[in-house]
Amino acid sequence: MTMITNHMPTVELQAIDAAHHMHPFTHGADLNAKGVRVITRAKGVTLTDSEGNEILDAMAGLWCVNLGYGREELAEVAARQMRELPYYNTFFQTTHVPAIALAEKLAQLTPGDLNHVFYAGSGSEANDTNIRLVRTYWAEKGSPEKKIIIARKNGYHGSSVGSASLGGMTPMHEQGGLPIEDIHHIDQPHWYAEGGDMDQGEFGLMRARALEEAILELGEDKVAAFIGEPVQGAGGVIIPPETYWPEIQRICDKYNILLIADEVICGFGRTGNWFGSETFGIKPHIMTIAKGLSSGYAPIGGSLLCDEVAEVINGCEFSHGYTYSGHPVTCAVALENLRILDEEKIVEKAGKEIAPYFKEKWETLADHPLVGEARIVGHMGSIALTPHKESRAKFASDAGTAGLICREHCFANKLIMRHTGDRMVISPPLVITKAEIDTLVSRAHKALDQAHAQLKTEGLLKAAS
Ligand code: PXG
Repeated sequence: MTMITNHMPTVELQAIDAAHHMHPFTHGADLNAKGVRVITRAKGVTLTDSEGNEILDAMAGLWCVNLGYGREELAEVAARQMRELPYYNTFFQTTHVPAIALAEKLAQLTPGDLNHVFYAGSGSEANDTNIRLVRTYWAEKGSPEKKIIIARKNGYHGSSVGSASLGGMTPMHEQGGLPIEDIHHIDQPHWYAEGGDMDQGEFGLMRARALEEAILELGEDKVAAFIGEPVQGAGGVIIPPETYWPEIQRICDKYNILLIADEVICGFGRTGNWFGSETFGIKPHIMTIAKGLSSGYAPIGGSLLCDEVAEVINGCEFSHGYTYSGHPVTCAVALENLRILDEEKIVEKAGKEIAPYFKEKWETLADHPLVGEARIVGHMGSIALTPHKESRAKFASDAGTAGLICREHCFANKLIMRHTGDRMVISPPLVITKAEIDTLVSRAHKALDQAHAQLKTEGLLKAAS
């Protein structure tokens, strides 16, 4: 077998990757023809690729490396735990110290009485758990017909059959016959794209009341839960109007519907507080966590349950669990990550000291001719590309064409910024410094200038009619 190392020429690595590795959310043949980018190492907010390029990772990997890359302590803890107890399950009336200690830490950090964790290996698994949890909860309470979960169009909750059904991504539903039964999608609180001439506050209320309408239409006795991301991440960092979440909360309370906050992206400091639920005043019964929980150093997810829901679930045998529920190594790594985020006051500093500076700088991008709006909350931001600022027009070209062009210019300027459709999104590590924010924004500006020039040359600056 060939020893594959970081020192191999990029083209050889690309050829082996093309031959054997299938990538998520990727047109495989196109990528193989182009050649994949190979990342070899990372430190802080900076990635190094196999060509020696140093790239500012404004996406924290995939919204997850909140702590930044290269923290030795996490490697140490993982090695120590692997030597002591690399694996044991939590099924047959057993437990171990990492699972116990992390559960206690999570209960302390999370708001309200979210005191109980059911571990999973990812955000998708945790949301699958949630589907079974809320239905089991109502069945145990004598209402087995309360099964429908209401979610939102353009929401993202994962890629497994259950979690992708909760998500409102049409291209995902088109592959494989989704959604599963008893999932209902309502419109999203995306004022910029869908608000027209409406006042933002009014629009937020209207989109929240779509939940009430759905409950009344489907029947209060049939609806189990509502799930939403405090801020839609993969959907394009859609920060809802201020009126939205309080109204959702009121409706869930009024109709006795469980509220699930999917904090896979928003959790662990992303929105300026430990949890997006704190930033937006949400009181969830269940919270989905993953990503920033371990800063991506090890795969882990979980569902946090409030006292009442946990009590009901604990009153039966919940026939559910994963081999890696509460894996000792990932729990130990997550615990160390939380210790550092907490003790070094990384979440606090990011929210109080850095976020206001970040906001000021990020919002300067709104002055760019290609940008219709620049929004940010905490360390999670987006810009909308548009051919016509005043009318917030969409491009005449296929959605995502302008976004992709802009993303390629970002790469060329050593900046990783993602596009979702024609929206550019960022979510850098929380340890990003003010100087690095300056670099991020100036590279983004340069990439926007270049994208603008290219769109103009190619005749793509046309608004959709
Ligand atoms: N919920 C939310 C809110 C997410 O953002 C998941 C659940 C699923 O987590 P796992 O760990 O199963 O991936 C996510 C994941 C993107 C992108 O392109 C976003 C995610 C995953 C992959 C790509 O923005 N979010």
